[in-house]
Amino acid sequence: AFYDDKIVTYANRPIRPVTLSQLVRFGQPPLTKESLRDCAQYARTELPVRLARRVRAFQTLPFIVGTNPYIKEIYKLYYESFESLEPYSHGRSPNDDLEYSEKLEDLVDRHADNIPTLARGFLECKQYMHSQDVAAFLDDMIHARIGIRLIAEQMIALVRQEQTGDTNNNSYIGIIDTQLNPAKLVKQCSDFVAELCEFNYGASPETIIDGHTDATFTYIPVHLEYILTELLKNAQRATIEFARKRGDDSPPLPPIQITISHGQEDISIRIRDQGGGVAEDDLNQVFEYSYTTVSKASEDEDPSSIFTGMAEMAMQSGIGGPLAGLGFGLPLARMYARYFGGSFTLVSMNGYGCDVFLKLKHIDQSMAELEI
Ligand code: W6P
Repeated sequence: AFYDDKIVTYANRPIRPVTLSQLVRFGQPPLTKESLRDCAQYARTELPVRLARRVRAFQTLPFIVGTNPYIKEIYKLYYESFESLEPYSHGRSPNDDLEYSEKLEDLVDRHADNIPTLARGFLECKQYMHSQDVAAFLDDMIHARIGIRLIAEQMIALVRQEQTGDTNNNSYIGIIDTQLNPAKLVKQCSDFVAELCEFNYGASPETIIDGHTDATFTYIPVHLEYILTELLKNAQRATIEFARKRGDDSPPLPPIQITISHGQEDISIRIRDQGGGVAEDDLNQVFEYSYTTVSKASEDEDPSSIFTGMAEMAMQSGIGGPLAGLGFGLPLARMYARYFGGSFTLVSMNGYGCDVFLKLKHIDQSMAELEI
């Protein structure tokens, strides 16, 4: 079609990685129509390039995989999104940032369920692709998706802030919080996960939060919230199941201990559980996409082998998001952690429990999105 050549042209342009500090600087209050225009300029030129590259990635899949209805659906979604945003990237493009922002809201909405849909597609295409190739495609796709949504959602939030004049007495710049208190967010997430546990198991371990509980830093709360919720689900679930397996689930369960440190370069969060640890042979599996659980989730899942059981129960109870039960939880959490140069390490003390070390960089130039 007419846009095929354009897609090649745009896809061949380099990505311009964005840093958290750039996003903060661009969105600095007071936010005016003029400063908003500069932010919009970046989104307008960058999003078509990133969308075109996604389209190209689909085109490299084996032909038969590209004919799968689920995969074709997402391919078309990216193709159409490119077509709809490309006209805004020219000098003579409509200069109305409100209209552009509405386009972006539509894009964010329409792409909301991409990952579960792709998971279903690849599940049906297992026989045509090696699992490493599927994993590499998903890594690349999900990583790119985080960046595209970051740029779009930042733009949407800034336009909203400019419209409502809601820029003062507020630590937010778009979707970025410049005074995010990790201890507070940990508390919020662990209360939520405890409710999930109470619902599914009728019990939940206590949470102890210590260390630098007053620390604050600049980060994207929804990213950290996703990471913490995923880690806490695993930690609490392991704690409960390990206690039951030993036939010792009389309260109190051993607590989850979360320690926060505010270092020179990093904010570190250690999540320590006494859930028995992960056997050496299962350690690698923890970070694999177990998208195969989509269909067999409710049938023959072995709760001790794959760390998705809680998410599945959450899904059945209507609490979980669209990703619940897909077995994408931990690989995604790690990808979010690494996205701005952070790291995520799981250490198992077999027979006792796990430590997860989450390290996130303070704001500086090194926080550029990383190519993977
Ligand atoms: C476990 C397995 C796991 C994965 C991620 C985070 C914490 C834990 N605890 O036993």
